[in-house]
Amino acid sequence: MFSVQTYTERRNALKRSLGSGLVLILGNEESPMNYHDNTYRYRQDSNFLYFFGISHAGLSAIIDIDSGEEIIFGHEFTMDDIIWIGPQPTLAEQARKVGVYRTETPEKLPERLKKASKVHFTPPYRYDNMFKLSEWLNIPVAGLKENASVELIKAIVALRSIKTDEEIVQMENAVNITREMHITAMQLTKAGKKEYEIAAAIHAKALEGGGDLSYPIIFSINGQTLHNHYHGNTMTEGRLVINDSGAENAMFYAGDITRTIPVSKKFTEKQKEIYTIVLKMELAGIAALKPDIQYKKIHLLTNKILLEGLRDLGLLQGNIDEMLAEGVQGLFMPHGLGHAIGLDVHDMEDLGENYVGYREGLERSTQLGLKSLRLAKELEAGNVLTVEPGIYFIPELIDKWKAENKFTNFVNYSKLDAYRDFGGVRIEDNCLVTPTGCKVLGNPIPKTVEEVEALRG
Ligand SMILES: [Mn+2]
Repeated sequence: MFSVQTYTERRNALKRSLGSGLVLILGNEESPMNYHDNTYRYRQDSNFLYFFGISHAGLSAIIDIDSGEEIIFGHEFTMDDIIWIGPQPTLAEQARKVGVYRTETPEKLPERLKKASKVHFTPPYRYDNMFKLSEWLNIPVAGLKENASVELIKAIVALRSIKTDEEIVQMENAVNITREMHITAMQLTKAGKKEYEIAAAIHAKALEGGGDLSYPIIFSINGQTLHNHYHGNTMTEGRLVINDSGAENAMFYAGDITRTIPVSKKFTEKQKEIYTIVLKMELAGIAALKPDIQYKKIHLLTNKILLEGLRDLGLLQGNIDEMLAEGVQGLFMPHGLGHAIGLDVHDMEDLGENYVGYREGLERSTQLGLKSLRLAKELEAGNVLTVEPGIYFIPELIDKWKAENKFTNFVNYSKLDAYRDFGGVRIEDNCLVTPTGCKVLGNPIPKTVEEVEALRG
């Protein structure tokens, strides 16, 4: 946990930003997996963690800006609880550690909300919290999203988007645990093994780091499928494996790293060619990071390198800027270059992707690839984000575009046939925008062809 001052200052900054009203921050409940007492791994809400720090189920908190009161609502543990889960600090003791000096039972919360002239709440993403809000505020569940406080959303985004030095320490820790996960995967990957054997070792490293995973592991020879959580394939010589996995550290900050590994000890020449283009895209993207530059521009800059690289290989032909404008690159990289990261792996996405990554006057594109760009706006010092370009050969998408005669002037479809079983390459790092440029977080993780092959011994 951070210091009392940290949490107090965060709440004070929120109060200054909003000016008036009552802020309601709902913590998360336990979430049943198949019956009430068999629950998923508990994860506290990130806004609750940010302002109130306590990772326990069943808590809510208010900040009454007009009266200055801050209250955490929750039950004290009973003797029955203690028999099953062991001795616990009292709620009042926990609240004091985050600078809150008043606690109440949850039953007191609804009446408090009824008395408030304005209740600011964030869009709920869990059904139990939707039901609570609906009942307390007398708003139909379907209307909760539109009644969420835009002022609160914007105030939280402004605060959480700028990471403090003590947060960066935590994020570097998360990346360094993630680094172990990736090095382990590079060392253990071998033809004949099942993907789940490596996924298990990756997960073990996350647990050894004192936390857990920050999102479900993607470890697959079918890297062309972007979010592939199936781990049942046998790895075979000559294939590539994409490993997109990250740790959430003990303070709940996320790492999100991707590396691409040859199942054989060395990359083939063909794999090296594509890998080298993706690496060039990633390094150019990182080198371009600095305050005030639009992240959408960096996305397009890396797309341009993709187009040039594939043109040099004979897979594309024609004018690069024309291809870029028309969106030919979507065939090979149908996702965005990156996203904000922090307490959430896609940071603050519960508040709405567009509030985090866009601004008024900067609309989201509908083009394949760009439409999935979660972060497009101008960067600021203190932002932490991912840079994660990729090149994929998705047979179904290639077939569809070919059948539609799409971009036949640019795409050499007959040459693409030789890549139908290629899979994909993605390389991802987590970067802090600094006043003068950027810093890649954590100790370096093997990334060049030579560095990756050296671990494949
Ligand atoms: Mn990512």
